[in-house]
Amino acid sequence: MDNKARSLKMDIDTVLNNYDYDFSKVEITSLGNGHINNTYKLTTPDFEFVLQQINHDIFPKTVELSCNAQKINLHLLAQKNSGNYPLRVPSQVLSKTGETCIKIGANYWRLMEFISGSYTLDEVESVQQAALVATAFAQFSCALSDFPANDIAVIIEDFHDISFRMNQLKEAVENNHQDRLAGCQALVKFCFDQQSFIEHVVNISKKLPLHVTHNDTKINNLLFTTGDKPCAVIDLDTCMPGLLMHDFGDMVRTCCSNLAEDDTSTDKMILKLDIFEALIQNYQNAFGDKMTALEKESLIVGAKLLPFIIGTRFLTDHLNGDNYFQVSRENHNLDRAISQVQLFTLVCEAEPELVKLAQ
Ligand code: ADP
Ligand code: GN1
Ligand code: MG
Repeated sequence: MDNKARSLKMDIDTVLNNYDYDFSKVEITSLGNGHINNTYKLTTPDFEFVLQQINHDIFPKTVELSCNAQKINLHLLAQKNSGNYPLRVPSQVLSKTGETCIKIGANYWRLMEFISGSYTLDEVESVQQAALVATAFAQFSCALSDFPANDIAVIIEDFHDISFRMNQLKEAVENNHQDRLAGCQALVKFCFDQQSFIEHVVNISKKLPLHVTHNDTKINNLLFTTGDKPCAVIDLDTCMPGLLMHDFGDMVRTCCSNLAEDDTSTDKMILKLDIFEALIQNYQNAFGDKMTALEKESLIVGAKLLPFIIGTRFLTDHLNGDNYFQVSRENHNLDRAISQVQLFTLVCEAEPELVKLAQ
C-alpha cells in the first residue's frame, strides 16, 4: 500500500466508526467514472455499501445536498408504496447520530445502500434498451411531479443557464490564466458564434414549467440489473428545479453518440437516429398528458443544448486549468469539449429528421 492509499484507508476507517455496522473486515474498491466525487464500494462478509466523498469545492452546500437526496428518496419511496414508481430507491445510511452525511477534517462523506448485482453502462446498445432508459428517467421525473420544489435547496445556482455558462467562458477567455487560448481559439469562436441558438434557448426556457429534475441524466447515472434492465436512478446531487428538456437532452447526449464523451476520433462520430427515436417516443409516452405541447417541442432544443452547454463547460475548465472536472490526461477537457461541440453540430444538422422522429 503506498502512502496515498494508506491515508485514504485511515480516513475511511474514521468515517466508518460513525456508522453502526461491523466494518472490521471490509474490502474497498473504487466505483464508477464520475467526474466530481470519489466513490467506493465497501464489501463486508454481511453487507455491501457505497461510500462517497462529496467534492465540497464543487458542492459547498454539501449538507443540503444530502438532505435534498433524503427528501427525494422519501418521496420516491412513498410513490413506490402507492404503486406509482417501479424503480428501486437506494437509501442513504444514517450515521449513529442520525446524519445523512458526516464531516471528517475538511471532507464530507456519506454511506449509501449498494444495489446488489447492479452495474452501470456507458453506452446504449440497442433500441430496446434506449426505450427502457427513457422510460426509467421519465418515471423518475413523473414520480417527482408533485414534489414541492421549494422544499429542496438549489445546490448549484444557474446550473443549466446557458447565459451564465457563456459568461463563465467569456471570463475564462479574458483571463487566459493557463495560456491555453491559442490552442482552442477556433472552438471558442464557434461557441460565441451560436448567439441565435442561445437566444432561442433563453426565450423558450422562460415559457416552460419548472419541475424537480435530475439535471445529470447521463447514462451512467442509471443502475441496471440482470437482462440490462434499469433498476434505479442514482447521483441525485444536482436534483433541483429545472426543465424537462435538460434531462432529456443529457440522455440524448450520452446515448445517441457512437463515441464516448472524451473520444478524440470526432470525425467518426455518428448520431444514432434509431436510438433517438426510441428515447423521444418513450420519454413522451411515459409522461402522457403530463407534458405540455411546448415541453414536447422543447425536447429537441434540449437535445442540442446539453452537448453545447457541457461542451462550453469543458472548454471553460480547460482554459481555467482543469479545476472542476477530474482529468486523467493532458488536454482531457479540451478533448471532451471538441467531442461535445461536434455532437452539438451533428444534432443541429439532423434537426429536420429529429422533428419527424418525434411525431
Ligand atoms: P459521481 O457523482 O461521481 O458521478 P455517482 O453517484 O454517480 O458519483 O456514483 C459513481 C458510481 O458508483 C456509479 O456510476 C455507479 O457505478 C456506482 N454507484 C453509485 N451508487 C450506487 C448504488 N446505490 N448501488 C450500486 N452502485 C452505485
Ligand atoms: C459531471 O458527477 P458526474 O460525473 O455524474 C457534472 C455534470 C456533467 C458531467 C459530464 C455537478 O457529472 O453536470 O454533465 O460531469 N456534474 C456536475 O460528464 O457538474
Ligand atoms: Mg454519476
